[in-house]
Amino acid sequence: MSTPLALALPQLFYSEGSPYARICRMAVRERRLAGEVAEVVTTLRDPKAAVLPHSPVGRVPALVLGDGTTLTETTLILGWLDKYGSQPAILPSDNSGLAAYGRVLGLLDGMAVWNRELRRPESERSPSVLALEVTRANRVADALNHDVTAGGYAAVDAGYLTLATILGYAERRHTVWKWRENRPALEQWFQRAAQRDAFQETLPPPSGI
Ligand SMILES: N[C@@H](CCC(=O)N[C@@H](CS)C(=O)NCC(=O)O)C(=O)O
Repeated sequence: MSTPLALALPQLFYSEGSPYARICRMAVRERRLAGEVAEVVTTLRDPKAAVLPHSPVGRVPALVLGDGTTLTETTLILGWLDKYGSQPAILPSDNSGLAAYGRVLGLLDGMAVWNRELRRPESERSPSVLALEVTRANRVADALNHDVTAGGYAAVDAGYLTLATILGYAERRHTVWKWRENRPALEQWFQRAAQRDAFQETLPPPSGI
């Protein structure tokens, strides 16, 4: 589209494999803002990446507003999206919702480190970094299995979308992590979350890891 209105639409830069960008893309859909935000795919770690003229950081998600301002960082973009639309806010405001979101964001950060390590040639991988992240991921997953058993991660908010993104990432881009073992409640939670349109419409391609 080339109308002035379309040009002024905020542009959400993403890469298909990025779990952080997926959280924002799902939030756009859950908040029914798909017609208000254009999604633009970009390469990463590439001097020609489409996102670089807008953000020297070069990471996704990045949200370029109509006036050229670029917002980066998943949580900040979720906060911006919450100002629009009539659906319930995605960023939690209560302590338990914030704690739940922080827990899964920490897990995702650890998984990103683990995954990056696995993308290096085998001889360059750090066994101690890998061991630390495997232990962290399993420890948090045990806590999450307990959380969902107790009714946590029920509302579709930032914690929910991040947990769905993490388990979806483990399905397709980080299959080395066998998170299901001894975590039946988490598995059931994921089966339900994966049925949402926002999840199905943002599936990442498999990475082979
Ligand atoms: N803290 C950032 C993390 C974003 C991030 O790490 N994005 C990755 C993709 S999943 C990226 O763009 N990597 C490219 C790079 O590091 O140059 C957020 O919350 O949005």
